[in-house]
Amino acid sequence: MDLRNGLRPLGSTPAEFEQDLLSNLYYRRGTTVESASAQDAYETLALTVRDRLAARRARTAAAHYESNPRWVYYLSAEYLLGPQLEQNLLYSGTTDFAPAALKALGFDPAEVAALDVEPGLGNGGLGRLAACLLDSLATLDIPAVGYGIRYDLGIFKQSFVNGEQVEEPDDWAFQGDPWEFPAPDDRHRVGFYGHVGPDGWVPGEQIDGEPSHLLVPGYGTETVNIVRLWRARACEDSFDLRRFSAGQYAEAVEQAVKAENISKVLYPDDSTESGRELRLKQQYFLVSCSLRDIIRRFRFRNHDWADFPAKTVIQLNDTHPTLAIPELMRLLVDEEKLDWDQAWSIVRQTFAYTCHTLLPEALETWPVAVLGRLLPRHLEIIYRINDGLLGEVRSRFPGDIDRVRRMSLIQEEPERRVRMANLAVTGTFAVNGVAELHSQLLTSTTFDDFATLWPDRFRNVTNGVSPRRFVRLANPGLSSLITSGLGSDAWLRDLSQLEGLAPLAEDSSFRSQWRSEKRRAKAALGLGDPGALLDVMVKRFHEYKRQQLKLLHIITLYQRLRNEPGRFGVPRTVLFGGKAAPAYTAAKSIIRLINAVAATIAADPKASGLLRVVFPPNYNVTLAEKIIPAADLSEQISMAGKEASGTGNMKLALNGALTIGTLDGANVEIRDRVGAENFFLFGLDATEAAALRRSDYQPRSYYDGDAELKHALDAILSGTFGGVGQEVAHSLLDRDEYLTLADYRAYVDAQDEVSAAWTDQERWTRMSILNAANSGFFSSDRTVADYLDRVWRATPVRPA
Ligand code: CR1
Repeated sequence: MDLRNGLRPLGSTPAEFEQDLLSNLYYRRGTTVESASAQDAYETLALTVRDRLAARRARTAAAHYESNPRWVYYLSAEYLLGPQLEQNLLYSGTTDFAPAALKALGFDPAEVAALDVEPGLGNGGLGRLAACLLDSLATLDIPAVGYGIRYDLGIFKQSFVNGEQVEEPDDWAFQGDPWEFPAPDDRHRVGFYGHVGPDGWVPGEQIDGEPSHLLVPGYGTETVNIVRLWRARACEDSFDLRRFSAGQYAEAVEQAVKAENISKVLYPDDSTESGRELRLKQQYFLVSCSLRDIIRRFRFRNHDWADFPAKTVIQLNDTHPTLAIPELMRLLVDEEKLDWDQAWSIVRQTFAYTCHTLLPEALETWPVAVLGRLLPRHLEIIYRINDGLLGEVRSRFPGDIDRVRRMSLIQEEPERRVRMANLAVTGTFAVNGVAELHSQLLTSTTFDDFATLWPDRFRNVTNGVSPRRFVRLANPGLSSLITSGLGSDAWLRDLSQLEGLAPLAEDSSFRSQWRSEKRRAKAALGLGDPGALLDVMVKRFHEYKRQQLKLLHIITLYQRLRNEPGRFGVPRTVLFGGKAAPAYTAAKSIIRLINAVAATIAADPKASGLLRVVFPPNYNVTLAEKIIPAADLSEQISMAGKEASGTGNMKLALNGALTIGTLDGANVEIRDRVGAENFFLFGLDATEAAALRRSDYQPRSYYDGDAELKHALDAILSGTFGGVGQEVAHSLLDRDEYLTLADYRAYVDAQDEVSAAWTDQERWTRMSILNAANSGFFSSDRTVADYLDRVWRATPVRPA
């Protein structure tokens, strides 16, 4: 018998699923029906589902081995994978079996499902995008591996104490993680510090990277890819028995603790630079382990380095994994003994870079002194790459010293630092932004000099989201309605088919079913009055995203309600969700003020039934899947020219929320597709905002010139909301870096249009359906197809 192909197929009937569940409970969990806890049942269910995907994984791996394809490797410091159970049930076709099987064994399916913990290994959009792209890569049958870090502690858990954000550690795998396959025997050794000798780098410290992987199934196909996550481990000999015997217990494990700190915690920053050496260590750790693994996989079927770029594309998700560029140079030159030019040509054909920001402060730089101490050989390599770059600049632009200074990989003032984004642009064949506007702004501002030197390197790939997770799993009711409207569920693999819903916007019975799905989702959220407009702003807290603008609008509505009820508009529930970086004081002040305003309004009987502000803590993927289906209005109100793309905007539009937004990021493309008449546009565009910023902007003039704005800010200043938030008002009046006051009037007026539109429910529903119908473009399947076409050039391989 050929054991390689002799895998016993797992059953595909409910009875076989039940049998496997029982057998796993006994043989793998080691317990019995009588003594099993809910946790035992959950872990057993996970194993039973995972086995079905693992069988597909084995077939996928065999097909990949057979065809020796071109691989897409995605390097990302963050993955926000979301809850695994519901997804894996759906993708393994066992959603309907599980509850019955659990009940047959005496368990409560809802209690068991509630034990599924989402691995929060990311901060926000960048991490969730990585997860959506992996989903689509598998769905499109592309041979791909995601590489990341298996942080012990994910993004912090947020709670509110007296309205203030409090952070607690997220020990997500405390009970173990049944979805993971650990491979402790497959470690890679990683060096740090030390010096450069005649034969290359001699590290002064070493640790191990231990991999584990999670399965990434494709939807409606056999392919199952993987995401491989690295965990830092002390090397075997790190335990100091001598010290232990002398009673120095803490010192005995010091080395081990230090080593394992590298993958201890996800840095909770979002779009802000962090200068911590440990973070640089994390980045190198990820890069070193992943490259070694990529090379090992290349060697299964290939021998010649010249073939490496044809078989490999490595996508750098932002600058966090940029050290992969000097690391691959080091491996090729120092270890494989290739000459510099050949190595550089391989590197330059292998890597591609996605930039996710427009905030100058989010462009990573590392002090030369820190990088040189931690990775002395890499610094030498970076210098040599810089020599080549600056040589090219000087020969193209003789005498243009300013240009040389701007483009250098090394910033000189006020402190010598390595510019990671410049390194990423220099060491890759493709650089992309994440929405049309963002990509334009990258070549006209952030990377203008590089775009002049290498115009062909730059391109756009607009972000997208997984319709499986953010429509089918998040919103099963609406999904069934869409399927019945379109006559098939093929839209789940080809989201452009949603266009077929457009004619149904004219069908009053379809509209009424659409409305009831919205109401059902609101009721499920526990938002009592389903007649109130649910106005949703969910995203990380950052001043550029302007939660403070939404807050000023709420205060204005509240003041109208008390003083000028005729101008109030329609009943609204405003829902906020999101976390602020723990050290970001200004963002935390905004959170506190929102909670204070919410409390003041809640305590006022005049507001009852008309205006409510809710702010459930700890916004994450799990919560997003509950909130997004219920939303009527999607707040996308960043200062134009600052939000690279946004992806929440896409999720909300796909679920039938109407957008109120600025011409920023992917909002521009959403509006183009859903139609200007189905989108509430307001405010300065990117050109106007940049011009106003450059001029002598006086926020106080807006305060002086607008009675409602003045009234709202005065209320904060005079302590109306529990005396909280004066610093927010002062910062707006004195600095207002993101032009909140300049956009206030346009925003409030646009909100009045929203209220007017809401009074005509038939019209609103029509607009809602058209938003979903015309948002098919924002599937991450389309994003991956664009990457394949513009960057990756890999082709599908289907398991037999
Ligand atoms: C951007 O702010 C974008 C996502 C995904 C974020 C957001 O506009 O949608 O990336 N950037 O591309 C980010 O998280 C650290 O940078």
